[in-house]
Amino acid sequence: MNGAESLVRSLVVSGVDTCFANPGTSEMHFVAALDHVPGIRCVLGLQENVVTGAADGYWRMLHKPAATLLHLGPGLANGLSNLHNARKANSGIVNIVGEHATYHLQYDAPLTSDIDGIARPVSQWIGRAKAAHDVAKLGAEAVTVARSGSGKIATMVLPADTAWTEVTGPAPAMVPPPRAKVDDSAIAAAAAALKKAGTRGMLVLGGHALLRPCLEVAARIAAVTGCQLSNPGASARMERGGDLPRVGRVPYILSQALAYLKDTDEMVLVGCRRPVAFFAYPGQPSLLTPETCNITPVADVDDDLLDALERLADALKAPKGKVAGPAQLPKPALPEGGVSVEKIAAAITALLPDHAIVLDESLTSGRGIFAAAEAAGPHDWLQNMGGSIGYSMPMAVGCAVACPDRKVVVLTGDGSAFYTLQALWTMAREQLNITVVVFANRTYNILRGELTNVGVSNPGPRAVDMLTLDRPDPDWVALAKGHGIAGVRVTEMGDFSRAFAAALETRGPQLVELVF
Ligand SMILES: Cc1ncc(C[n+]2csc(CCOP(=O)(O)OP(=O)(O)O)c2C)c(N)n1
Repeated sequence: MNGAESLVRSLVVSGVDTCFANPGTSEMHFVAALDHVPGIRCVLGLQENVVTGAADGYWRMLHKPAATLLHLGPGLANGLSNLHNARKANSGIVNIVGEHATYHLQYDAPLTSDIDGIARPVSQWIGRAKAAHDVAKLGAEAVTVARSGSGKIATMVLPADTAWTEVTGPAPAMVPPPRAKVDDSAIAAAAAALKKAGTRGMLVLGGHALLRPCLEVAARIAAVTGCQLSNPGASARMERGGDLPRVGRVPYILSQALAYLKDTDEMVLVGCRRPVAFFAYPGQPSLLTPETCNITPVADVDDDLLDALERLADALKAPKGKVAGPAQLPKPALPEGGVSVEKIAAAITALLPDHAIVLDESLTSGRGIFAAAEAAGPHDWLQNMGGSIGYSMPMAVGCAVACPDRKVVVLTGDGSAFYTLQALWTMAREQLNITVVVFANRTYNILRGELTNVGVSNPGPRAVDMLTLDRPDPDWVALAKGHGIAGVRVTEMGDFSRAFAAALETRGPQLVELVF
């Protein structure tokens, strides 16, 4: 077998069964090897940011890395924005980046570039095969790195000659190191803080602390101390609804964030850092907690968060049994008539199917959905952790590949959706079970507010022109059709609810464009 086949076999042995790919000449041996080796599903993305975003979504649902296949430095560079988001979400991904043959690099051919330099800011590990016999072992190592801690991004550079040269065989799987247990002193400090603060305490959760077994322990801690539960502003993935405790989030809007945290005397961090403002604004604070608030970091996202929470619950003498879930809120009535943020939130909440996977990139249109959706049935809520927009449709591809039996719901602003609309084609080709809602307000609405926030009053027509998506008006139904997906345009809330419900009932990809 050649180096490429030894790599594919090593990936399979290490538990990788999915590869999101956009190949070129230097990756042809890897592509050919996919046919010789059973056990890997290969999914084509038409732009690399679709590929990397899909790998992020796949990890977030399964906590198992997918591979990406990317074409040299430019292919990797196209995927950087969603790798940035994936890194901020602490996702595990194995990037396989093709490279010129080792002896060809000296000639500075057109696609020659500093791949390691491009990879560095988004990769916790970079491995470069120097010879064919390195390839299998590097592949196994890359998977192990990707699976370590909360998840890591491992980028392996594969020169073409190391892929085509004959080698002896694949490498065995390696075991990632176990997650670290936090010190007793951190647990004791957190217990004292939460006990002292009572209802003025806040337990802020990140990473896998926002998933079921941890949330059940967090509920016990909240029940015994009276503390609030929150995430620091966004969640890579949060399980919600049903019998799970209600977990708030620090709002994006600065004044709201300050108000949300103003009565917090003690903040305990498990699996996340302290909440900070998304941006600095003239004359406004970067840190969101009051100066009087004491902060106790307990566990880093890579640590064993379930163990940390269980020990914290024990230290607080929280009763062992499961805490009863919050009372079910009534589902809102389906709205009719003109579009508003409140009506959008009501319609989505009323219709969201149980066990939906929600990719929230709805920005200003969806400001009310997160809170309202507490009245929905059990679902997962995934957000952009890196602030680089264009993440939700690619992520949906990965989530739907990972969880084919669940409905994936994308809630996206039209501006965000434009960055990676090629994801629609992959949804169609793979017939993924995804409903895409595009909030077509035909502006970068959030940036209008940001203009005021940074102190620009009375923006001129050129500035306003940079924030509008009209002239021409985009046609998302036509764009969906061009990518192989049926879509419908609605302009009123009754029609929206009917179209959204019909899309949810259809297996496979559907798009609803709400123009307002
Ligand atoms: C990669 C990247 N480019 C640009 C931005 C800046 N940006 C933030 S929000 C936004 C507009 C989002 O528009 P849309 O998705 O339509 O949502 P709306 O603000 O209208 O609710 C832009 C351009 C960004 N965050 N990331």
